[in-house]
Amino acid sequence: MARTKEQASATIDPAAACAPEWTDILRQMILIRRFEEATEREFRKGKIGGYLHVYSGQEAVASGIITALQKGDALFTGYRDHAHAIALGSEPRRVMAELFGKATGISKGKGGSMHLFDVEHGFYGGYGIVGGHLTLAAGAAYAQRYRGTDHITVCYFGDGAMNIGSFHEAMNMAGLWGKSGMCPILFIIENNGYAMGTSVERHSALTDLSQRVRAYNIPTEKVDGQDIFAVRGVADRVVRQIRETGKPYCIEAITYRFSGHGAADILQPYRSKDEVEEHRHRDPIGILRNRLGEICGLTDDDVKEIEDWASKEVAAAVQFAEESPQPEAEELWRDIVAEHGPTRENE
Ligand SMILES: Cc1ncc(C[n+]2csc(CCOP(=O)(O)OP(=O)(O)O)c2C)c(N)n1
Ligand SMILES: [Mg+2]
Repeated sequence: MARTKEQASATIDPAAACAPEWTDILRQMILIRRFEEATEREFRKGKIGGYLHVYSGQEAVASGIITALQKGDALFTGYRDHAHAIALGSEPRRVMAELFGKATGISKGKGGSMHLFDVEHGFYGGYGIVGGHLTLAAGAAYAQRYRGTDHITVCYFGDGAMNIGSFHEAMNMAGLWGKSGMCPILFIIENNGYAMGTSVERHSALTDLSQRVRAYNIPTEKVDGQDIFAVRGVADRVVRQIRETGKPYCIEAITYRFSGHGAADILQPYRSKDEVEEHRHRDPIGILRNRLGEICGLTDDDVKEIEDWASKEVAAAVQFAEESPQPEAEELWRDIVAEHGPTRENE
């Protein structure tokens, strides 16, 4: 997918780029990549059941936005959600344990890869129904203002999610509530070019996806989702604006996933190896690493130290998941139906 002229270019001042925060962000992105590689290995070994969708290639979109947020902000996303949880501060070992279906997992082993949930860190899921979470996020943003807080909600979704009815319902309500400053929400379109095996050109009548959001009176901006400086630059500005005004905003991040749609998407007949290879030249981790090398003197040894640290963290997470207990059988009935609804006892 070609980059368009409309996309913002790097907007972080080179001097600011050498702040230690940027090495921490590189650390976070490398950790997420190593984590995802490990999940693919563990899935093949049969340790992870159900579905598995990894985020490799899109890291700058999670890290660039999430590092601009404050405690108390809320985040919703779809099923490609491991990176968001880790960037928000969930412990990698508890995320891995969730994928293994273990009791120590962040959803007590009952959610799996697609249903991570960690309210303590502002993570409101993790949803498997494509686009279903957009309405929940719009409602959460309304509640934040209704309760008089200055928190904001961030709602990530894929290009494919824009074709479900709830996308239109959520956008309309956000646009409407936003008129009176009652919907502080940042929508992020993670436009990775495909919905499973269907390209944007084949699934959307309008390929300028932002235009579809503007139809609901919500301003939009495209950004190069592989360049974390660009993503974070836009995020800093619009997060502040949303917090101040209570009005919704949408960022369309142009990005690319390096792995298949899900763990079962092995042959990937809908795209060529050359296309994937071409995008690998714009690896968001490589872009940040090179930039920090050029501007701030980050060395290969520094990067190796980070990579070794990340590999160890992930190995420890896998070991923790492996050694954790299965949920108790009674857990099958806990947190599943509302307390006030019918219980097994009175059925
Ligand atoms: C309502 C609904 N319809 C269909 C599916 C099957 N499905 C799972 S992922 C997916 C594609 C979504 O693509 P996109 O929103 O672009 O996200 P990406 O996988 O690219 O991150 C589909 C159609 C589903 N989970 N839910
Ligand atoms: Mg997509």
